[in-house]
Amino acid sequence: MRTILLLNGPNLNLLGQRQPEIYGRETLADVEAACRALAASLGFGLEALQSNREYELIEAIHAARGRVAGILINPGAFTHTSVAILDALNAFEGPVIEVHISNIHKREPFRHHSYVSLRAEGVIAGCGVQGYELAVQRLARLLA
Ligand code: CA2
Repeated sequence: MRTILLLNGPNLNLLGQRQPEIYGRETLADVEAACRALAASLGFGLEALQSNREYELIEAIHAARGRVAGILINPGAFTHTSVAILDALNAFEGPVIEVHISNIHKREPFRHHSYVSLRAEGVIAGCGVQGYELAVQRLARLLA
């Protein structure tokens, strides 16, 4: 079975525990379970990693090369700062979809720019945690 890699960056382990007005009430475990079930229904396996450490996300992207079909990533605040994550994604051969729970364009100006968008085939922002499921569907379509 082909595999989708779901990556979540810093602080997203707090989903459902703080700031529900911005990030909703579902936990990261809920999001990962929903994505895994949807991916399975579309014929894909799903691996999930959340990390607060930039290097762990980079190493996971390196380890995905030649092994994983596509990457779904919410890089958290690294979205706006990390050329290193962009470089790692540029070395990955499959499709990449970037997800943001909030609408980053409706928030502070420093959130409006994304390094990862320079690589992503698609970007979903402001759809809440439903954005992750939309991204799984899009990846499955791109990989069909
Ligand atoms: O909207 C998104 O998904 C973000 O990637 C979330 C990041 C933020 O830095 C980006 O600008 C947009 C922050 C993630 C923090 O996650 C929390 C979740 C629950 C409670 C507190 C933080």
